[in-house]
Amino acid sequence: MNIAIVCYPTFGGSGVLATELGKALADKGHNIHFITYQQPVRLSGFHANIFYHEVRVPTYPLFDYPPYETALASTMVDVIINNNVELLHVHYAIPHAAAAYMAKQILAKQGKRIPVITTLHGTDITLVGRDKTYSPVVTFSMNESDILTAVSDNLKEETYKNFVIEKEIEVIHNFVDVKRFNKKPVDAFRKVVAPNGEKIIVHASNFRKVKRVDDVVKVFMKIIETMPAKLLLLGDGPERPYVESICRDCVLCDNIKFLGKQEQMEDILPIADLFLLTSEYESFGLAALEAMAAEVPVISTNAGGLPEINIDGYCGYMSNVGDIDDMAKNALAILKDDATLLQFKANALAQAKKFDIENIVPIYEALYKRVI
Ligand code: GMT
Repeated sequence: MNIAIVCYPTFGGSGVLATELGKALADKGHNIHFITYQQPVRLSGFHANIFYHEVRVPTYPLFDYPPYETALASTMVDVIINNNVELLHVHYAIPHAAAAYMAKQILAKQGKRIPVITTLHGTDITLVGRDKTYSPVVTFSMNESDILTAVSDNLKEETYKNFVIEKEIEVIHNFVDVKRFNKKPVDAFRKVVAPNGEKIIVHASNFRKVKRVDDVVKVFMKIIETMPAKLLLLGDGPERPYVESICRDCVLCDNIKFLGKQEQMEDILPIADLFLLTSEYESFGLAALEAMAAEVPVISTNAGGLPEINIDGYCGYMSNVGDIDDMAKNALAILKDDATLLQFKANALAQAKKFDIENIVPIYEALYKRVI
């Protein structure tokens, strides 16, 4: 099949998922055309079946706001016509679903039918899309998509709750390439981070408010009252300066390291003993799933779709949002002895395997065939 995929190219989960999906489909022989404003971060190296089309947004002194959506829709039309694209799959509703609708109408006038699949990822529904500045367009363009998918049952429910949706939303859970993440930890790297055998705790996110990264630091501070540990904070975003400032005020701040944006998560995660995700909301929590694939148990909140991937007392624990004491207690329950930690690690891997790329990508492929 010839498929066009539209996504955000940045470190967010929707862009990661869309890129990994495109790569997996290309491996299966499909031609994948990525349409984004920058090379997606997870798209590196040459692949004969992958084509990257950059959306250029010409500016003009009149524009305070360059019309990205218009440029995107025009690029979609151009790529679809010139590459015989059979299907347009957009990830994250805003503004991709609206641009897809526009492209579909333009192509229809030229006698070309192009089915559109919109995959909802989270904040496009729960945070940004609900805003009344956007919601009429988001609602309309979701209803005009041929197929709507959501990455969790929770996100499907949230979408029905917050928008008037006239069609069935299909749930296709996110996935992880377990083989890629399940690597042996590099001992030398572990020693650099934790020279005295301290436990290594990791958090990764885009440091937005919804992630409550300050809670990660608070939980960590409670853990090190009982056992020596190191905290690695991966990623970057608007809350990072604030989180850095509260870390500087902590007595044991030397135990916390900010590593910034990292492309090779599969090299870092395997050295971790625990992954912390303290979010106010996660439609799914792809970062937690990648940690589990690297055999890392997860301490998370029970918000949104997290209970669909984390199993309390098996591969991690879940607490109410903001319950720092409970999260610290649960972390210590996992880290207290090697036997318990090893059991949780094994369970984390077993749980991640349920969401392995090999199980989920064929579901997208079957959907594509049906729609085309
Ligand atoms: O987490 C973010 O803020 C980024 C956002 C995105 O769209 O890039 O992530 C959302 O989509 C991911 C992939 O489907 C999910 O794993 C995340 O849970 C979801 N984030 C939220 O719902 C806050």
